[in-house]
Amino acid sequence: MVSFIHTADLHLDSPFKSRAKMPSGVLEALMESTYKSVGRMIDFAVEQKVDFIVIAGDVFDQSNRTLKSEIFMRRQFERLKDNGIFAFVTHGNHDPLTDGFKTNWPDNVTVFKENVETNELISSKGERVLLHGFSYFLDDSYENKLDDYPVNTLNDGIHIGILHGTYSKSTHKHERYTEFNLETLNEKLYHYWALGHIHQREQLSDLPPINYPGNIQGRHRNEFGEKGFLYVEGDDVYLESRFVPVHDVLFSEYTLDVSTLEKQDLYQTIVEFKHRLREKGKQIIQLTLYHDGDEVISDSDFAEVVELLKEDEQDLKDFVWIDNLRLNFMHQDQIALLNDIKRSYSSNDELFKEAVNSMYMDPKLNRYLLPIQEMGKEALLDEGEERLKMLMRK
Ligand SMILES: [Mn+2]
Repeated sequence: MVSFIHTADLHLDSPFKSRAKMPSGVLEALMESTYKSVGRMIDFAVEQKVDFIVIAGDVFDQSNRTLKSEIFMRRQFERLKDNGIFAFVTHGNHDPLTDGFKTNWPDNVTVFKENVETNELISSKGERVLLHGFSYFLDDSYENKLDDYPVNTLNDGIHIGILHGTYSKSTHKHERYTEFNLETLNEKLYHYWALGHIHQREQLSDLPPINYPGNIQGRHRNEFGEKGFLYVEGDDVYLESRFVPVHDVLFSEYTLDVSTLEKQDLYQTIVEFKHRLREKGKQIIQLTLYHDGDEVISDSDFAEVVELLKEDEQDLKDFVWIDNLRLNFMHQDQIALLNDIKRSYSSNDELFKEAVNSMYMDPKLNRYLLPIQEMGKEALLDEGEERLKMLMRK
């Protein structure tokens, strides 16, 4: 048996994006959140006595890298060293080798260089583990290095591929970051693929496991849901991976049906709703209210509700900060139609791709869009839904 942690995209010191001005308590919690998440991951590694951890790129955020994040990371690596745990690190497009990483990590840490290389370790139980990977040298890597990954022909140990890149179903070759398809990875006959770069957790294959762990802490509303790392355990027959959440601040989206728009009652309804969420710890939420009726609320009354809700969260340790509060007037037939449209786009890949392509091809539009790899399908569908709702209300 061998056990290890697979993580990626820590983006220490990444700036946090929010629509609304946050009170200092919330902002501070956010700034510390990634550190806390990483700290919890290292606690777990030590408690579980894993053999090693793999970081598949983007430990740092190139443009925002601070001394604090380097010192912090070194301390975490030292904690691993004190417990006989190794670390294997590749650099990604956000922390390429050219950026001159002068930090001296302790000697339990192996950093992959710009050419594909294999590093070995013997686990505490005596198994041989071979890790194959490379680091980005420049932030843009047009060169596909997958051909350089050796094929496991001898089956002489547990083979793990580390790759920072974008999964692609197509054979289109000119994407910005290292693209790969499953076929290429499968041909290497490895026991596990530790991927990085895409911030949404995803298992691309079960046998062998080919996993994106997602990032360890959400940074904005599009990185919602639980965040953490993968704990992997097994042998050369099967490696089982389990998600372990360690985020400190949870980004979430909610909808709430409200029966009244009378400002005092509306405020109270939202307060109670937040109260129910509070047990999940610190949260930043997008809240969409649905009102099915003829009642209206003036802009100034609504603004007052929003202001008071914000004030309530100023000094709370386990805050439920509403980053964006929307009010939608809906009728049942419209809701049914919307659900229909959304369902067909999410279940039909071709239809979805067609819609997204036309958006990204439009020069007037595409400069306002995030790079497509940073926008998950869910997030795009949600945006589309919002636009439709706006049109319906007119
Ligand atoms: Mn990346």
